[in-house]
Amino acid sequence: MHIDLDYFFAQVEERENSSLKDKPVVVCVYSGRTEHSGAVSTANYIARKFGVKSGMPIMLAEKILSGKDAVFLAVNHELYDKVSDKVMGIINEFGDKFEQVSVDEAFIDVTKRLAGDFEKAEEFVAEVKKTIKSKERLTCSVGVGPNKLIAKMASSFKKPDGLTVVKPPDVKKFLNPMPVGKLYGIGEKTEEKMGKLGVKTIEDLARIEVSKLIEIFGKKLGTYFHLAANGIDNEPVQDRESAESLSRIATLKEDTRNLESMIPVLNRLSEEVKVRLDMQNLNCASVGVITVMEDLTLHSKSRTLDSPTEDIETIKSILIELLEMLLKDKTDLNIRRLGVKVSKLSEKGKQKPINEFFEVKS
Ligand code: DCP
Ligand code: CA
Ligand code: CA
Repeated sequence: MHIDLDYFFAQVEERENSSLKDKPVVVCVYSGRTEHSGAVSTANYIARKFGVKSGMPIMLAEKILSGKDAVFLAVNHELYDKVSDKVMGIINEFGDKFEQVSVDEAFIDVTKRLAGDFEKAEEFVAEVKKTIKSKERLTCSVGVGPNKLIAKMASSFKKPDGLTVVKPPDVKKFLNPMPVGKLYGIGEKTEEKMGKLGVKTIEDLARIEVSKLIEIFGKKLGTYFHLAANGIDNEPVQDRESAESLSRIATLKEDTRNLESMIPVLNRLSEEVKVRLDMQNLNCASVGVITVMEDLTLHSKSRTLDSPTEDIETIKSILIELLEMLLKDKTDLNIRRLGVKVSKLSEKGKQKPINEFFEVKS
C-alpha cells in the first residue's frame, strides 16, 4: 500500500487557517531577490484548476490567479515536518512493515494483516483514511497493489482523497494504456527518447525485447524498464527509513549567541529526533549540532560515541557541549537557525550501522 497526502503543504496551511478554505492557496519558496521572486512549492486543488503547478515562478502564479482572491504563503517546513511525523506515526501502526519515502508519503506492507486478500483492502484503507482524517484532519490518496511499483502508481491514479486497488490479475490492464511517461522512473527526457523509438504507452514498452532496451539504456535501466513495464517489482518494503541520519532544524525567535536561551530549543529538537529513532527502533552512534549563522553560513560539530545510544539525556548533554564548543570557535556571529542531527544509525539490539554498506572504505 502506498499512501500520499494530498497537496500536502497547502492542505496543512488550510487546516491551520479555516479562512483559506474555498480560496486558491499557493505555498511559495521566496528566493528573497525581489518581493515576488521564487518558485511555487505546491498549491491547493482550487489553484491547480487555474493551472498553477509546483515549480512554477511565483510571478506567473500571481498573474494566473489575479482577481481570484488567492492566498500566497511562504513555506513553513517546521510545521509540515511536525505534521508529517504525526501522520507517519499513524500510518506506521497500520502496517506489518513501514517505509517512509518522503515528507508526505509512505509504503506499508499489509500482506499479513490482510492475509493476502485484496477484497479486504477497501475497508482497510477506509479505516486508515478515517484515522488520519479524524486525528490530523488531512486527506490522502492511497494505492494498493501486489508490489511497491504498482501501489505507488495506483496512489497517483486518483487524487485527491482517492483509492485505487490493483489486483494481481489486473496489473497489465492498469499499466498498458498509460503513457510511458507515467511509469515510475521515466522522466521527460526518457519519455522523449522512447517516443522516438515509437514507444508511446507502457504496453509498447512492455513489448520490446529486454536485450534491445539494454542496448539503448544500459544494463541497469534497460532491465528496470522491462520489468517495470511488465508490472514486476520485487523490492521489499524496508522496515525503516533508509535514511543514514535523522535531523531537525528550527529558526530561533531572534538571532543570538546566548547558550541558555538555545538550550530549550536543542532539547525540543532532540526530543523530536528521539521520536523518530523510536519509531524505527534505532539508536545512534553520532550526535551533531548544526547552526546557520546570521550571514547564512552553515557550521556544525559532531561527536562519535564509543557505543550507540538511544538515551535522550545523553544526547541532550552532548549537544549542549557541542554548541558551547561551536560558540567558542565562531566568536563573531549570531546564530539564526539551530539544528540537531543524529547519524551512524543502527537497529537496536544489532551492532551494524545500516549505512555501513555505503561507507567508503579507505
Ligand atoms: N514540493 C515542493 N516542490 C516540488 C514538489 C513538491 O516543494 N516541485 C513539496 C510541496 C508538496 C510536498 O513537497 O506539498 C509533497 O509533494 P507531492 O509531489 O506529493 O505534491 P502535493 O502533496 O503538494 O500534491 P499531490 O496532491 O499531487 O500529492
Ligand atoms: Ca502528496
Ligand atoms: Ca509525495
